[in-house]
Amino acid sequence: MTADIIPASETTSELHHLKAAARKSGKKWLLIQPVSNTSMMVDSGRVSMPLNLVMVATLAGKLFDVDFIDERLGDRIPDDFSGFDVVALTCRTLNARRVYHIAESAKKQGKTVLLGGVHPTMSLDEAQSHATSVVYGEIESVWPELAEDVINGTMKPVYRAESLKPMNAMVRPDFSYALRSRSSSKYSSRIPILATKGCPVGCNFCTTPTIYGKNYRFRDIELVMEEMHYHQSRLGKNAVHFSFMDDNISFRPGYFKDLLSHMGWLGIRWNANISMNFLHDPEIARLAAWSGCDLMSIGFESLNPETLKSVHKGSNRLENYSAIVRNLHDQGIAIQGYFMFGFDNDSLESFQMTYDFIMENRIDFPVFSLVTPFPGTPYYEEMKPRLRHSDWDKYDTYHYMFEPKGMGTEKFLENFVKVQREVYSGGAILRRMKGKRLNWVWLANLHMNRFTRSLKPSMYL
Ligand code: B12
Ligand code: SF4
Repeated sequence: MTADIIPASETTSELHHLKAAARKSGKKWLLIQPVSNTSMMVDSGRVSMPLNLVMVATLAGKLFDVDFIDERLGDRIPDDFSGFDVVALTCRTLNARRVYHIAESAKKQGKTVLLGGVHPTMSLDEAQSHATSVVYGEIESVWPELAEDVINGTMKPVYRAESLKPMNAMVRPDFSYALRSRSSSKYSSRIPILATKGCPVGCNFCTTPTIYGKNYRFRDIELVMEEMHYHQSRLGKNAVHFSFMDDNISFRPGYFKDLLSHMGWLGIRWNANISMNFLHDPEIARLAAWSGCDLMSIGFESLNPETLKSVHKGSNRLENYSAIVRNLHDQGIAIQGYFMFGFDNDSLESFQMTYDFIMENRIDFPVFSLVTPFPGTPYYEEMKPRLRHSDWDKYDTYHYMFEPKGMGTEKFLENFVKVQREVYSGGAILRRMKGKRLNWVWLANLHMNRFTRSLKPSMYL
């Protein structure tokens, strides 16, 4: 189903009558961000504030009493949920097993258990079997109905909006819930923020087109500015660092340029995920640098045109790759480049081509992952018969999912380790990074040098 968008006028007034009823019900919520069980580095270091659960807290907190636990910070999840009526968890595939374990325990204690996030959305039946209710997609679009049912104790198995709310109707996230933790200093200092939602590019391995269809929504730029100003005054400084959580912030170049032109006056720094449709336009790179961008994360994915075609990544044109990198580097913007391996077309040559591209274009921070068919995506359906397992703990993009047609397992993994070691060898780091600003990207490279030396093919199994 592709959801339509409903007008903002219908979205705010309906909440008023709920307030009194919620207060009367006295119901208390516990919101949980569980850690993942994966053995790789996914939840290590400074983790980002979970904007998704913060959004849930912001809405629920306007009506109910809310406690917030982020297990990734070391916060302990209680064994006894008797102080709460609703236990709500956010879930991605890589922490689904942990989520279900906690959900089962809360359910046994008679609590209303609510699951939301990408994995429950894409695996509704599975998630439903561990919960009272599952929310399909964003909570904002089902909120008044969900709140009313919690108050009345009339929960439905699934909450799924027929229409998506416009982003302008969304409340500003209230980070105070996440910041209450005694360990909140372990959060990254970058403030997560959203300007747009959705991505119509339609890659077959990505969950976004499946959940939100071809919709691309964006907030009025004044609202994004207002949120940025709010954080500047909350933190008492202009130089706040924002991290955009958008799926593809540059999909509409007109909107994106306008956003950059406004941000440039704030004195902030920012980074974002970006697809490369329009990045070959040097004007975008110039504006991005002027507006405070210090890092762009780009999914180059593959240097093989057949692979790009097979995953429907129409935004990636190989002939533009080098121009995009040059434009960004000319403006002093570092590039976190994502490269995926494990496609059927991969061969020894693919590893060599990727290595050459990274070295010739001096990609600052290359990230290598293994192609992972996530449940619910068209790619998952296609690959299901060939998947080695459905151990969700290993769906972290760092585990081997199936044998590519072009190479045997042993050879493939040996080369996957080799390309990472080579790109992060001392000499290669110097060649890629020489003359560039001494900052955290250098540190990340040094860390990756140590990490890649410890890699073994068996770690990916
Ligand atoms: C920004 C981003 C990141 C950032 C920040 C992640 C973070 N801490 O939030 C970084 C770069 C760190 C990152 C890392 C990773 N990411 Co990422 N990331 C995203 C991206 C583009 C946006 C996430 C986001 O914050 N959106 C904005 C928020 C507001 O929306 P939301 O998360 O959808 O939440 C809404 C609803 O889901 C719902 N909801 C969510 N939780 C709950 C809970 C309850 C109780 C309720 C009722 C509702 C509800 O309401 C929320 C508010 O609207 C998504 C794509 C996407 N659209 O989901 C991929 C995505 C989540 N990432 C993905 C992956 C694979 C990863 C990594 C494993 C990659 C890697 N190997 O490092 C890691 C895992 C990190 C981790 N521990 O979870 C996959 C996950 C697939 C899956 N099935 O689990 C996604 C879906 C992309 C894809 N391939 O399709 N990621
Ligand atoms: S460009 Fe990125 S966000 Fe858009 S569909 Fe492809 S992988 Fe998903």
